Amino acid sequence: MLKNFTNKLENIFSSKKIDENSLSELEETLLISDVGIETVDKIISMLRNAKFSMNFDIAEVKSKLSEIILNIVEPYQTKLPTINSQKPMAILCVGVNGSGKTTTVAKLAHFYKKFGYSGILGAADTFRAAASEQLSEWAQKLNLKIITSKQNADPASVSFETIDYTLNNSFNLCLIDTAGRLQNRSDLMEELKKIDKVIKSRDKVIDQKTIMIIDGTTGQSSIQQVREFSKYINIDGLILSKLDGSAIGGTIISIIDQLKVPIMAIGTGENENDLNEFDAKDFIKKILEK
Ligand SMILES: Nc1nc2c(ncn2[C@@H]2O[C@H](COP(=O)(O)OP(=O)(O)OP(=O)(O)O)[C@@H](O)[C@H]2O)c(=O)[nH]1
Ligand SMILES: [Mg+2]
Repeated sequence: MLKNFTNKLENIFSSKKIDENSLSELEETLLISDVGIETVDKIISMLRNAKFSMNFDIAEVKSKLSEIILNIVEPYQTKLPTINSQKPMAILCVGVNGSGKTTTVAKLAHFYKKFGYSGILGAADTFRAAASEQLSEWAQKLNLKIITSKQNADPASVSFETIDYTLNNSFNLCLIDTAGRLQNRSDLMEELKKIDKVIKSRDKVIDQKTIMIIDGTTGQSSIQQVREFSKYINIDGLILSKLDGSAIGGTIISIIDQLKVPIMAIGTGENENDLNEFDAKDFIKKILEK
């Protein structure tokens, strides 16, 4: 994450000056690391106002920067939803096309299984036949029950059926996968609202959480995605996927700063184990350490 950031920091502050030159270089480095302009401005102005010792070194710059970013990010670090053993939970996973929803549904089922909770999958992406097949493959791999339907079936009915199955068979949890949708397609967003409404209609018997899956490599456009989705449904938290490999990751800082929305976990690969609850301190350590 934020690749080479530490190297750049060391170059920028090698002259041991916090002046307009070094701050503007830092500004540029943060921008190319996908931290949005408003958040960069905030970080730079806090650093400008920070008190440094006479002969400060790079460790001091890092420590101030870490404190500034931690103050922005840490309040929004949130755990994945806790399951109440008396009442099952339905987790609805939403997001734009290809953001990592189906993979994250599988990762979440695996995560809860490790804690002894039995879950089922609901294939409410009825748009493409391949979507249901992809989730069925995961169900087979992870040995999970899955509720599927015919292609083009109403995703709200699949969600309803998944919840019924969960309740009637005493499962702790169901994870509902939905079709990818662009936030500017109001017909698809209305469909999502309907799915959400159907699930909410069962709120006396099942807890409901909605998680939006964001592709952590998409940068600033993800902020707009979350804003638009939030106009239609309540988002309880985000999972940022694909924060492995060359992902830049600075988006997390701006998403939190701009949207004040909880980050629950990050996805770091294509396998079921590649999901970690978001840890702000660990995230910042990774940014600031080589
Ligand atoms: N490297 C990496 N790849 C991921 C991660 N999460 C998902 N992917 C890959 O990204 C691609 C898209 O993931 P899907 O889970 O199918 O995404 P989706 O949101 O369900 O896609 P649609 O249903 O088409 O909207 C797949 O090739 C996944 O293996 C991750 O955390 N890291
Ligand atoms: Mg999918």
